[in-house]
Order: sequence, then structure tokens, then C-alpha cells
Amino acid sequence: MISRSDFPKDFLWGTATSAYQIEGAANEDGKGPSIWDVFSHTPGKIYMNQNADIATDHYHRYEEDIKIMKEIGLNAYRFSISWPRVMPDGRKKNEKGMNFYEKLVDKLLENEITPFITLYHWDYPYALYERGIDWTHPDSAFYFRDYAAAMFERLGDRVKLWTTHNEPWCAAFLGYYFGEHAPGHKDLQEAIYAAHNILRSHALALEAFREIVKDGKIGIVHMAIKVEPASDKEGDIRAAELADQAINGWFLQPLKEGKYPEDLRRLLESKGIKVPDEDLDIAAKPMDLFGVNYYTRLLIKSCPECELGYDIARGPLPKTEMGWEIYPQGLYDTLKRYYELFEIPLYITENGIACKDEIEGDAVNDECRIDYLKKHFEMALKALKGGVDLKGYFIWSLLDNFEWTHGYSKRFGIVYVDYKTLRRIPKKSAIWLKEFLKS
Ligand code: IFM
Repeated sequence: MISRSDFPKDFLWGTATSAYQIEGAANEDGKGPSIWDVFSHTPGKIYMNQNADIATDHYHRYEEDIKIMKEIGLNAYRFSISWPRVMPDGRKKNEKGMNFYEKLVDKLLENEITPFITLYHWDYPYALYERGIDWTHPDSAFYFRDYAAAMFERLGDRVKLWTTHNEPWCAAFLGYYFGEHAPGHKDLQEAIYAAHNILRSHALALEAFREIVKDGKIGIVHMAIKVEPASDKEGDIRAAELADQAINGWFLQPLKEGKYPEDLRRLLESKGIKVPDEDLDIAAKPMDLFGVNYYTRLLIKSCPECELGYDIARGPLPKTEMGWEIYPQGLYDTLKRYYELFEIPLYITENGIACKDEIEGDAVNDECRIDYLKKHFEMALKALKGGVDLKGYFIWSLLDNFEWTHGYSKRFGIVYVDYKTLRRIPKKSAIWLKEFLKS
């Protein structure tokens, strides 16, 4: 059995959350609406038409939540900032919103918990969207840069670890192609433009960071799905390569080399999709760290009648409540791949599982989460021992929270939230983690 002492002394052990999923206080202290506020209030978009107006009420309970982290023995916390809370119209500062994050950071530091900020976890200011300046518009990148600079100025003296975007693939493709996430569009061309402007915005924010936070570290967080062919048939292997370009390569290659993967670019162009290249070279600005969100693998099969020529096959492995295959080996493979590619420190910025958690009395026996975490911790250690410069591990998530289109039906927390009373109840996994961190 591995223990904490197998990991480096300064390794960060934390949990991760995002603003829209936990904060609530959707209309308080001058906060403006985000595209997610509007999307979740549109009938039929979210499981049982739920929304995150209250969510876990972290906005009012952050002190209690920090106490829980401290009690577990965590030494880091990854969270995101709600852009429309600090800039309700996407441009002008809102002091009360800024104050909230300032108080949060100060409280974390007081408790010796290292803050790790993500600037964008999908809650784009609706005011900009309404004016036509969403991610498909080139100016979105400039607004994002200004927002990022304001946050660096405000918190850069105390926060040294930052990432620009969380899982740009989701923001661009779930939001603009599959229509499952806000703003709910279904247009491949728009998704390609959105991805492009998100990459530009990342590069511009990096430039601002270098000016403002001289002693800080910054990078981006990628949804690192391990893509594998469903069989060893030539067609499936080819399909998996293309899917890997669409899910991973479309972001990794611009970040590394300033260009899009060639095969997919040609395929898109053959379908009349314009693949922009203005400013793409700037996406490959040197980063200090890379964030890996790892949950599962995807098995891919050839599908000639599908738009991009591939489809997802059902895998044989045991699945989580999200229907995702449990595949710890994929974490090791992913860490190796990304470290070889970027040669900069990596953080596991998200890893976790939705289980069928049930509360009995005051306890939640989530053995399934303990088992999942143990196996993934082992893979993280194997990667470290294999030479990967892995600096931290953030479990998704601290609390059960609003799981986007699934509303509150999927529970990822190591702490159970009773949504009627908002009471927090540490699950067995939190108790297990506390022991692990003491070991
Ligand atoms: O809840 C999400 C999070 O917002 C982004 N990464 C995956 C998590 C689980 O689906």
C-alpha cells in the first residue's frame, strides 16, 4: 500500500472545484449573469431543470469549506473565478466580487493551503455574449486578457499558481458543436472559431502574466482523455488517430507548435469548414506548468457515415455513475505522454469519480471512490518514479456539486452535500484521505 511519504515532501494534495458548480449567490453583490446562468434557466437543458443559483452556497460558506480542507489535511486548493462576478458586464470591475476572491485567498493562506486559480471554467459573461462578443468573436480574446490582467493585479502578490482555461475542448465543442453546454450552439464552424479564440486568449493572458506576476507560474488545463482504438482493425486505428487529434491534438499541438493537426485540418477544410490560422503561432508561448484532468479513456471505432468518420464504442471495463470506464493505466500513459511533449511540471488538476453515494445516518460509505483514488494514486506515483515531474494531485471534487447538464444527479465530492439543508458530511473517502495524508 502506498503512502504520502512515497511522494515528494512539497507535493501538493488538494481538491478542485469551479465557481459555477459550487458558489451559488447567482445574483448577489452585483454579479452579472453568465452564459451558464441563462442556459440552466432554459427549460429542457438540465436534468430536472435544475440550476446553480444556490448550488452548494460556497459563496457564503467558504470558511466552513476551508475548515473541512484543513481538517482533512489538504495543502492546496484549485478553484476558478467567476468572470461575471468580478466584471458583471465582462469589462468593468465589481469591487464586491473582487473582495470575495480576496477573502477566499486570504483565508486559504491563513490555513496554509496553497491557492491554485483557474481563470475560466466556462461561465462566460452573458453581457458580452448578448453583444455578439462570445468565443466565436476575435475580440473575446482581448476582453479575456483584460479580465486576466485585472485578476493578476489583484491577487498576483499572494497567488503564484495559475491556469488560464479549464478544458477548452468542452467550452468550444460541447458549447458550440454538440450544444450540450452553454451557450448550446450546434455548429462545427463556430466551435472551430471558439477553440481558436480561446487559444488566442490563453496566449494574451500569458503575456499579461509575465508583466504582472514576475514570480508566478502559469499554464492551462486540458481534458486529457486517453483515446484508444476499439479493435486492431486498420479502420479503427485510423479513426482513433483522428479522434485523438480532435480531442487532444487540436489543443496540444497549437500549444506546443503553434499549428493545428494536419489530417484533421485537411478533413475539416474538405467539408468547407474554415480553419483559422491568424495568431495561432502565439498560442505556443512557453508555459510553466501543465494541468491534466484525467478521468477515463475513450474507445473509438470507424464510422464512415459520421461527420468526422469516427464514433465512440462501448468499452468492456467497469463504469462510473457517469458511464465512464475506470482505467487507471490511462493516467500513467497520459502523464508520460504530456511530460514527454511539454517537458514542464505537470499537475493532476482533476481526477475523481461519480459514485452512487447514499447517506445512512451521518455516513456515506463510498468504497467505490476510495478504490478509484487508490488505483489512480498508484499510477501517479509510478509516473513520478518513471521520471515525470509531477507536482500535485487535485481530487475532483471537494463537495458534491452541480454537474452541468446532469444537475445534482451525479455526486463527485469527497464531502456529501445535503441539498435541502446544505449540510456538509465528509464521506468515508474523506476520512480515508485524511489517514493517507497523515501516513
Ligand atoms: O465537473 C466536471 C468539471 O467541471 C470539469 N471536468 C470534469 C468534471 C466531471 O465531469
